[in-house]
Amino acid sequence: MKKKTAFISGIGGQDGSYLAELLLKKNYRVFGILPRRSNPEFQTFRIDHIINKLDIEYGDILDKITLDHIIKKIKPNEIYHLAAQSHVGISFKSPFITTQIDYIGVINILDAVRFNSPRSKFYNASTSEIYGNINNNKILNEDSVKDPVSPYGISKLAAYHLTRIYRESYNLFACNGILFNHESPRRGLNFVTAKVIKGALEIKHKKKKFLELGNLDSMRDWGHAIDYVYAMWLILQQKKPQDFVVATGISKSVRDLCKLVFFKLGLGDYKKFIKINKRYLRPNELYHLRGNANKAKKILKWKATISFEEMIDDMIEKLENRFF
Ligand code: GDR
Repeated sequence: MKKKTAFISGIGGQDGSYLAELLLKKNYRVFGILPRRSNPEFQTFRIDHIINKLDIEYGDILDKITLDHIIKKIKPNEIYHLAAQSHVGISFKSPFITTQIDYIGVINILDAVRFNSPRSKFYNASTSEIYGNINNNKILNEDSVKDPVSPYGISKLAAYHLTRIYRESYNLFACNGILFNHESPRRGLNFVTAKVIKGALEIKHKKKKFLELGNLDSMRDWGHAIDYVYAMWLILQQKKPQDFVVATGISKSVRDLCKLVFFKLGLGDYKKFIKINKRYLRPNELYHLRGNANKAKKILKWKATISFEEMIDDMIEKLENRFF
């Protein structure tokens, strides 16, 4: 039987690397692009162990010509668009490039699909950042009001609607996965879970005395990336293209995260080690995120299998092995 083919933009990232592993296990032929930026080694450390099994080309989501060419050549069964400028704080400092990558990039790839491979199933990495503070701590589902509070969130909301519009206008199998925060040992070190864990490990190993953070009171619904990439795959296995929230339904504060990590490392009270640095406060903040994944439970038969605490344990163990 002919192998199914998949194309992943952002294959060098946390989600791209886990998704590539999952698809290889499912016997797909997996294609991906990596942008030719300054340090190519840095971009492949998450996929070095499987690199020989992947078909990787240099390509950039902003380079429409290359995208058209690759999609036309491969005509993949499934396309997972994960490439993004994914840091919310950085999007305030660099709104232009964030909009280029996170919105114009989606126009580029959707158009490449529409004109070169309209039968490919398309997954767009949408996010809980498309909501905002308007829902007053409600548990958020697919229909909740979307009112983003960051340049990242507005670009992602535009991309979410564009995916829907292409689905409705051109009959594409195009879906949004509205994923809430998801973490793992492969998380970039400037996101708060990895930053807190690496910082606490540095304190434990006497490399540093303090850890500087921003807002400790925001609440997030944190799951494990391994569970979430499985949801991405399920979304493209359905008969009908549609959008899904993917979340655990449990939220914790950044403060809870710090308490747990410092406790687990035997350091005692986290307050002795944390300093608030204004640098890490965002000009606007999304205070509370908690998702309702009932639709995914019902239709995809998906649910999170790794708890918050298990995820933290996994991150502590692997980050400690990697850095100390
Ligand atoms: P988020 O993730 O913005 O929710 O977006 P992040 O881990 O960056 O922040 C979570 C919360 O922690 C607060 N915070 C800090 N954050 C960072 N990065 N660094 C700090 O020092 C710090 N101190 C406090 C933040 O203010 C925030 O409230 C993530 C990304 O993966 C997005 O790409 C994705 O779309 C969403 O999750 C779902």
